[in-house]
Amino acid sequence: QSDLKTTLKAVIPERLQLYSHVKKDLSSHQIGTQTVGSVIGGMRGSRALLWESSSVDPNKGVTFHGLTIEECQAALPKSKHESTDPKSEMLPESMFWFLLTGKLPTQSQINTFSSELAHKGDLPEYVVKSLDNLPKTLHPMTQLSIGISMMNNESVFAKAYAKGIPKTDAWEYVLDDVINLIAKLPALVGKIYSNTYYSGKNLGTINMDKDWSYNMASSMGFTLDDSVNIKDLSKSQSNDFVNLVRLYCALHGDHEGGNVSAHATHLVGSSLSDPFLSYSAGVQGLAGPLHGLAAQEVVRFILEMKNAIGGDINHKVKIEEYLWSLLNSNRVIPGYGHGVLRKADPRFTAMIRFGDNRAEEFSKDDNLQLVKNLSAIAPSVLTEHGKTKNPYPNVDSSSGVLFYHYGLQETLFLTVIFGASRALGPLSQLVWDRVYGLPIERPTSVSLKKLAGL
Ligand code: FAM
Repeated sequence: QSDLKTTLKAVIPERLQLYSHVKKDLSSHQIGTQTVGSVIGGMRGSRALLWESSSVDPNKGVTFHGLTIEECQAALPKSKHESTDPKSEMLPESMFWFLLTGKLPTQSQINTFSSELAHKGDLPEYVVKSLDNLPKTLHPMTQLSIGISMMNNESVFAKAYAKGIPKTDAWEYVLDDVINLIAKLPALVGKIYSNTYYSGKNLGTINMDKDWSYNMASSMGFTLDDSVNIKDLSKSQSNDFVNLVRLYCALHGDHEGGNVSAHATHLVGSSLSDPFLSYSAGVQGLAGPLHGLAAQEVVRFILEMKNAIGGDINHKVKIEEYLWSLLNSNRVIPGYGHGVLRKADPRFTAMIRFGDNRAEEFSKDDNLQLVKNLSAIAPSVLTEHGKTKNPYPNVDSSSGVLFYHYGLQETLFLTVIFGASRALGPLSQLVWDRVYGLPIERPTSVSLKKLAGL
């Protein structure tokens, strides 16, 4: 008598044969409004989601309400402390305002909004205690999703819904939750960083007069005035780090609706789960290595490659050989490829520009140089390999080494910053989902046999 696994194993070959036939021979067949290829191919090419704030053109990359990255950098409000912070990047809270409303905020609106976020930025005591009790070995992304989902205890939407609210009012409660959730991210990120790597030591404070990114950097111990400066940064390096957080988080906040973190948030929210539960689902999707976890994978890969090629970062042949060794062992090249893009990601380019604008700081940074060299070499290797539809660098290719440069060298942690950033777009869409009163998502499924016409 065979056990469960043996029984399953016995039926797999026949099913796989049918799957290959359907994929190879029937992909272009229509089933309802979809092709068979789309049903079994991760819904590629299927325009099935309503998303207001950004869109992604395969060749041009992301635009936010029609504005390119450069246009956003020029138009969105920056730090209010211009005199002490002359190189300020656009603020993520400016991006959030723009994503949510479609209107460019004024400096004064953003000054007030930054202050509102800081004033709402403290973590509930039970969240702090619970995080303190988690094993130190728990992946930081797991801690992030736990922290966010626990705060559903604070949800004004869930409480109001339980009492009974008209559907047309739901968006206002959801907006309150969304603002509270985003406000608490800097302290949450800092807490997870400290618990995982600094034995829970208080690394910094939330400053009421500062913006969201400054407070995230501060709570992680990277600023001079409001934290313990565990990284021993100079004043200009500390300013750079804050600006890196600003730029990174503003740029990574939204990438239309079909990516896993955005889609998961939207899907879970469609059941009227509150924003905390909805976004914790998004964070769990972001924690996959084919999505946000690539941020950590890229840095590890760059460090390993540098080691394997004996530090010869300009040696084209050695780099090519290393890439082929990965591909031949059936591994992916992290930071390359994309589900939608067919050119280098403009967010990759913007992050590279961040380093180039600080040439003195980065002139001796081998990791960034290797990332740049790789972006000139990997596309031809991947093209020759012949599988990926997009052989160019994606969003995760360059950002990790920039953070690494300033001392954020705990690679497992990088996706947490991505997780804080990605709250902006999906949560602004969640507000609109409730404004429109969108229904629960409920597509229908179909069996392989049915697809095969059996
Ligand atoms: N290295 C090697 N092979 C790759 C590859 C890469 N970087 N990118 C794609 N391929 C392969 C892919 O595995 C697939 O092989 P099989 O047919 O054997 O399954 C084939 O090329 C076709 O894939 P595709 O249609 O070009 O890409 P997908 O839309 O299926 O997947 C990615 C897109 C991003 C998941 C994929 O390119 C990948 O795995 N990249 C490496 C991981 C990565 O950098 N992820 C971060 C993505 C980032 F944008 C984000 O979301 N944060």
